[in-house]
Amino acid sequence: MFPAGPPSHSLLRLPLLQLLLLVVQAVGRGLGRASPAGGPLEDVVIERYHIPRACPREVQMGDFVRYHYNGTFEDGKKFDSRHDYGAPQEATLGANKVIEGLDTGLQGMCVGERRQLIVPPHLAHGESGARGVPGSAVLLFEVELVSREDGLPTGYLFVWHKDPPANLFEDMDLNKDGEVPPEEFSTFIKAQVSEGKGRLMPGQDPEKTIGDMFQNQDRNQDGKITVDELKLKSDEDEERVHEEL
Ligand SMILES: [Ca+2]
Ligand SMILES: [Ca+2]
Repeated sequence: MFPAGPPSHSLLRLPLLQLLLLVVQAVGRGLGRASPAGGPLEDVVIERYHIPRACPREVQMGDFVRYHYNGTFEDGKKFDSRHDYGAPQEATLGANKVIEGLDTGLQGMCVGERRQLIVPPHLAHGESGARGVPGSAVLLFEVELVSREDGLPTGYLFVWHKDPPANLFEDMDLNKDGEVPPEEFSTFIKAQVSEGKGRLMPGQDPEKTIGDMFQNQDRNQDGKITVDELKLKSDEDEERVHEEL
């Protein structure tokens, strides 16, 4: 497995004041709209319109999904619609790419399913709102799930389905000259994918992902990977643990 670029720590860099504000927003949840039970709307309310007969796997956290949506306010006024844009929205659930209400509300969906989500402000854009969304707005989404793929663990660009090849470097070094340039690396990874042995991170151009993987492995940035440079991410993580011990 190969590491991604440096991880984002944006949440960790939030100043304390902003963190406190987030906590305050979370406490002041469910403004405006009542839940079906009559209390404030705490969670996303889901109404399933159409459930396909066949549903081999439901969406879960970490999955990469494509979906169409129409977004309206409670008065029916439209604020956003993916149908208007042609291509579906893409997101990895739980990767901080969409509002929390969608991360939650898309879970359990089948491909081809249509559902309505009613999202309280604290799971959408909060008291402050966002562009085109006033503060404390309850949002309604009509969603249709177009596709679902397994995501990769955070920080990974590629994973093998089973164990990686025993002689990984030798396999990559196609002309056996002791060096792996980008062309050999790319050919090798694409072959692993096409033979069903591994898969790349979904939702990104494979050429870019393979390029990023190469950069990660070419540790001295001289345009080729040597046997000493090549390391699996799982081994790296293990070494790091040993260093810490
Ligand atoms: Ca070579
Ligand atoms: Ca190198």
